[in-house]
Amino acid sequence: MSDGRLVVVSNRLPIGPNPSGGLVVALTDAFGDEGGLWVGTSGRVTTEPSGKFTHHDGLRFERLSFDLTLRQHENYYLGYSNSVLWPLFHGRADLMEIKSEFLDDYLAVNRHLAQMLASVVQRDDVIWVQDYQLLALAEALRDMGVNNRIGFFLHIPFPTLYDIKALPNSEAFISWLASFDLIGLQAQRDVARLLEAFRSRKDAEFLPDGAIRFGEHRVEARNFPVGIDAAAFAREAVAATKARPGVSLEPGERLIIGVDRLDYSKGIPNRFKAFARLLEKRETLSGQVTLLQIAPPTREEVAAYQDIRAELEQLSGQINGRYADLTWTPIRYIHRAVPRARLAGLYRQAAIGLVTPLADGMNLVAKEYVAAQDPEDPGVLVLSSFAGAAEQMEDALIVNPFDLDEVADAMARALEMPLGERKARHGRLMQGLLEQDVTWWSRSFLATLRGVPRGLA
Ligand code: ADQ
Repeated sequence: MSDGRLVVVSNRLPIGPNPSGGLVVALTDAFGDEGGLWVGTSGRVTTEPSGKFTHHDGLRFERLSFDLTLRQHENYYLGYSNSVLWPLFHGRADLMEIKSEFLDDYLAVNRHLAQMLASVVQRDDVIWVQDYQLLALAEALRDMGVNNRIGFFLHIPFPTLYDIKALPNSEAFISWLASFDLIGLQAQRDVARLLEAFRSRKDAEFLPDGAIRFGEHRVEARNFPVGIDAAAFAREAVAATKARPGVSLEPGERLIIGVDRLDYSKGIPNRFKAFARLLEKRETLSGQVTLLQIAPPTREEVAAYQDIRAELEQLSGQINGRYADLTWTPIRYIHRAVPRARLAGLYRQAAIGLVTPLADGMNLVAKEYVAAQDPEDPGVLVLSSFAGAAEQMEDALIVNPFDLDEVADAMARALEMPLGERKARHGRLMQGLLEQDVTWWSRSFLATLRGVPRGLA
């Protein structure tokens, strides 16, 4: 088993002297003392394609970035990645926009990156590719003769066989996957779907060790649920609560919190409607409970994201118009990002963490909400069964986000839940978060990748 240098490749390179975020922390740890390389786009859009990487100093590992042209940004990133793969992998084939230039530039960017990478990769390096923007990278690297171990982690759900058929290039998609040695997925349901996709191909063979032979390739798939730094987040929540007061509430009033990037996959309209259903069913809750929804905009150039924004503004206006009075606004809807430290305090203040995606790879907000709770008086997580996190977080109140009554009833149950039950559920959830945290995630993926056989013997 080789222990070569780690090369991480992601769409976006974390740039700046102190980049933050869960993935950066996890991978900084994974690079260890030996260092390694992290490669990704710079976030700059230029007129000429980058011919070579730009170096960024300052961290224990080396960072190399490249620029996208405006056309590549539109076709590779906004186009194929976020108007084809993202909606399709989240079960929204109806939102796909298929254009041949999207796929052409997706392949061109993956190939161009492979070419630049091939010139910096050393013989024993282990390459770990992140997420759906780079699905075609291993195939391009193999074409260039790169024979290193290459792993892939998909942060979003793996599509059903039925949805894969809606891809403009469903045949090629399977051979992109087969060019990796190891595919990491968030949940068991994703592994099952991937195996089904290969099973549908007559040219795929299932080997006795569970791996798949496809052409001259051998690939393995396993789930590695991504975690958070739960201990650090819990400390941050305590500090945040000491540092500043939370949201101002009337005496006896309780807070429900939703935090998401503004994305149609997160089920925010259903959440608002379920909250309205709660107010309708339980008139005594009038003035007693407020939904704080924080949803900063993303990918605003894509039409479907403009639509969801308009829908939510209208819906929150309608619900507030119907139920608000002089001292109470039922939905407080904040359309911008909140600093992490502040967020941790808001989670802790909330009696319910309401996480209702219609499809989600994992959902880290569910984990952050639990980690931020006061163990002596914890809030309750209401979690969609369609979030990958539901497989690990059985002690949440698991709901079908399409069933508004079920979500409303779960909120009512959470508001009434006795302290003993809240503590018991929270204790078990927190133990899971500490055991399978983000360091566990990156270490187990890398240990597996370093151990898989390279190619067919
Ligand atoms: P996302 O779709 O971005 O991630 P999620 O897992 O919930 O979804 O992570 C969001 C992160 O952004 C969280 O750390 C959250 O705190 C932060 N965030 C969200 N809204 C915020 C706000 N208003 N202000 C500040 N911070 C905010 C993708 C997949 C997920 C998968 C992750 C990691 O879609 O399913 O869990 O990658 O693999």
